[in-house]
Amino acid sequence: MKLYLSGFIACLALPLLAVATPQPLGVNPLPLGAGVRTADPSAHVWPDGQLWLYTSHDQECQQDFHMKDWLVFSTKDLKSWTSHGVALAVDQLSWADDYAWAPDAAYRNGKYYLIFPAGTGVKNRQDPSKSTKWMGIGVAVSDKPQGPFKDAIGGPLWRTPYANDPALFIDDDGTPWLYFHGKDFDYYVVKLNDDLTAVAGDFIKMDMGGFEPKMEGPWVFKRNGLYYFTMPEQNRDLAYYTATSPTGPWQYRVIFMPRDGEQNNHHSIVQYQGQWLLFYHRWLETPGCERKQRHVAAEVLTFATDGSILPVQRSQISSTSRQTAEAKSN
Ligand code: FUB
Repeated sequence: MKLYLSGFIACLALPLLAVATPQPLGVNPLPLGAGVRTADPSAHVWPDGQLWLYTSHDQECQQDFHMKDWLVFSTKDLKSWTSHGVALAVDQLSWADDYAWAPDAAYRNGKYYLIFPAGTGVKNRQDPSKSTKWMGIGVAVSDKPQGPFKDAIGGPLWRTPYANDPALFIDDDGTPWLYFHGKDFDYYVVKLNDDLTAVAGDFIKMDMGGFEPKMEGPWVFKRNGLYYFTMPEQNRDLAYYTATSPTGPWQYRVIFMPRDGEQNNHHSIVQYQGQWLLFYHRWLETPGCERKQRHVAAEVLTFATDGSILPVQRSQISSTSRQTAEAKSN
């Protein structure tokens, strides 16, 4: 009886242990190349079985966010990464020349899509009334996951509201839902058409249960029939809501990765090789630069048996990857 009981207790504990013991993910930040400054990772698993990572590309010693192109990387084992270089650059666009910010990507009907924010103008941080900065969301298409991508529209999906940080979630029924950060339009979602080149409906204001903190970079995924709306609350603390539909109503849950200093964070979440993974960026001291610079990192994401996301700790920065991160960019 004693043996039976302890076996029974062990069985109950096993699922908990299984979710609470993440496998190590190699090194952090990710070995994406010496001196390559990456941020805003968007991770996806495509039909070739590889994990593909689309990132922003910070300039060396970047003070503000004047970025000019997006980078693409792939891996088969989460340890060694292949750099495929530039996926798209703002100088390929007729409607934007700056602010190559957080991208997302999609695979649909045999084509690969890069959904990207870009813009023009200047932000006046001292006197915002003098700012001319504008941003919109574009769509580029390619036959291959690494690109080259080509602007599929020749303009943004819309001009008003000002918008960036797109997150495209394609539901199991094939509906493409676009979430984004918008001026006076946070916590909205809009459906796209079949080839992802136009909106196909009204902007839907989502019910967030009465809690709508300042945010950027949303990311939506589905697990066991439950929808997760995740985002950097106050642009810094990764938090999440859950719902039983992609448009809400959403219930606020908790911060699962608190800030690490007063800098932004931006993330994506994907399931790969049996694990759920959180990709995000970290700000690291960089010799020769006045302020810390961004580098993409990843952690294993675990869930409690009730579907709650368990708190994520940032793993140690390895000395090898610190050297790589500290190298000057070419
Ligand atoms: O990388 C530029 C901007 O910083 C992103 O679009 C935001 O999410 C923040 O990470």
